[in-house]
Amino acid sequence: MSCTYHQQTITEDGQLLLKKAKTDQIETVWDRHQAQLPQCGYCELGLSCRNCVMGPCRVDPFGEGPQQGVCGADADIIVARNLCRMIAAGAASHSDHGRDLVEVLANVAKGQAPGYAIRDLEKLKSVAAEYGVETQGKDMLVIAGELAYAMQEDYGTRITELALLKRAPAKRREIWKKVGITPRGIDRETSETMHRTHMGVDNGWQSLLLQGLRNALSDGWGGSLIASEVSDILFGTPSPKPTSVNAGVLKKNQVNIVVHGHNPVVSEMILTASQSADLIQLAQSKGATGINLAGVCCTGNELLMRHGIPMAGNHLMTELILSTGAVDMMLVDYQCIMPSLGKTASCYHTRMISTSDKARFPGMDHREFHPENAEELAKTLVREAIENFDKRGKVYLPVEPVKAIGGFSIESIVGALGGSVAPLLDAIKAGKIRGAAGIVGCNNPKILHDYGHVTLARRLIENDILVVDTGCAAIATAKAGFKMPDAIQFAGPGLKEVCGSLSIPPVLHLGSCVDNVRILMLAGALANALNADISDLPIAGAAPEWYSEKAVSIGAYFVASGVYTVLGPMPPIAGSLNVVKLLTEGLRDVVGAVFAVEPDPEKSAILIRRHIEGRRKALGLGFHTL
Ligand code: BF8
Ligand code: SF4
Repeated sequence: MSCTYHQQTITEDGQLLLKKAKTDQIETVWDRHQAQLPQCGYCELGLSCRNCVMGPCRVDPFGEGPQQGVCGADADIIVARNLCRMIAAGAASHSDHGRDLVEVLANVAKGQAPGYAIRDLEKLKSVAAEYGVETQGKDMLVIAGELAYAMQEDYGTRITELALLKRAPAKRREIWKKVGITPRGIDRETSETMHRTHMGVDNGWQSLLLQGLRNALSDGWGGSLIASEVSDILFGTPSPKPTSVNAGVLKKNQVNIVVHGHNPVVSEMILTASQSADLIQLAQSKGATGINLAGVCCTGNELLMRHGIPMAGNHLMTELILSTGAVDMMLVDYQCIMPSLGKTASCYHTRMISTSDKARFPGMDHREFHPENAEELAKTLVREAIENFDKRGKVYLPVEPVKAIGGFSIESIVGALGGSVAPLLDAIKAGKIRGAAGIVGCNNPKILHDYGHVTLARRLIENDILVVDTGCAAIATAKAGFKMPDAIQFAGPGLKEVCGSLSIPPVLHLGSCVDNVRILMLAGALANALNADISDLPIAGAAPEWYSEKAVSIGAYFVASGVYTVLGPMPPIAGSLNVVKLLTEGLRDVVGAVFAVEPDPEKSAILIRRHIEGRRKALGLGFHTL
């Protein structure tokens, strides 16, 4: 193994492919990060503002230069406004992704989405009932149409409260009401955040931050939840299945197609096309043994969860996957797709295809997917990928894939427990499982790739804390081998016993980033079973390597839902001690949970264990003192 690159990534495939990229003179995200150093200190502290053209402005953190922008905004206001705009962008991204799925659902109902269908009728009916849609004796497509319409109402301003808030424990809804952060329309909250952060609107840093929480809740209990539920309705609710992960999932002798992005609307159609007999035959006629579909990032997680499709890598691996020279076509939709990818691919034979009307990239062919043309276009593109197979140069696939199990929806977890969360609660009460932690989020070139995720997961499971994970974190722990039942060898004795008896791994793959709502739903179900609030539970969240605005929204809705959340990288808030204090201490009295920031995963594991033991003590359960 190369050790030159061990300061960039802990993964073997990453280190070897970084070396290959260097040989091929491919520039990577790490090179570009290096070129940016030192990054702007004002921006890192959140003290710069360019919300209007009297600016841009900055506040001097040392108290010597200006302490206000041209408009008079001080450090607290500028930091709070900036953070709220990050939340708005993150909430908008998840929620707009959800909207695209609702539109496909509406098109399915009208018979205008060939190839798409209702795959989980039970879930369609149960979610429709939650929206007050009558289901008795009604045609499935009529229900789908009415549900899509009701969900579209959730995006707007005609309602005063999102429909799926009813899923939250009563005590939590009371808190939101008392604090005044019950989310109303999904788009309304994002729009209001943008309004309030305009020059001369909301200049109370506390009221701004509360709006930020409400905006984030409109994502967690609205946009992301709709995205997750409608994906299940259209493509099936996930259940555990075997898969494999890392760059080694690409195949030398097969046509390799990689899907990248977030929305399963495109990747599901590519999957169907890649399984069609005539296209497999065409691939064989070109000298390939078959068609190999793999994912990266969250759309990969969506396919992995529902179909066991292998996962080539997470965020920081996306350029390196191309440097294998083995990718015949990469298709992207939106979010987390580095605009560098077209340039990277141009050094190889890889065809790069952008597919969304709202996301264009340099160096990619734009072939737009819509519900009406998706089935046909997917076949055409798979055919084009096959035609590209014999244009390959030398291929470098230096590692063997790692096996993993993915696809733990709440439904499948409850199913495995015999129909209720009671056995899980019993194990928690008995102290066999001390508690649970959600590890979520991205990679970030500021942090040793995958080290945060893997180290934190290792420390938690060895201390009998069940880990559920999503997004790029979930791919990291899968590559580390934590998602096989035999990973219980790394778990503490109690967790080992419980997972062993259920034949499940100690780290459960709950899906993509919009699927963080599955963690919320599990927390809600546990709280309801205890007749408690989410903030009473021995649970925590962590985002050890986060980078994106979406992650800020996720962190904020976790905390606003009562989940103590530890961030790895520091968000750009350190320029205001008031904001830092509110987020890390003050919110405890407001929403019953706070943020912590700890870049060292060894230390964040201790913070999480301490929090979990503290909650156990408060619940009257056996606890350890740390
Ligand atoms: O939504 S974990 S790098 S791929 S933002 Fe992006 Fe972060 Fe990965 Fe998925 Ni989520
Ligand atoms: Fe400067 Fe105020 Fe304009 Fe921001 S809103 S750029 S602080 S004048």
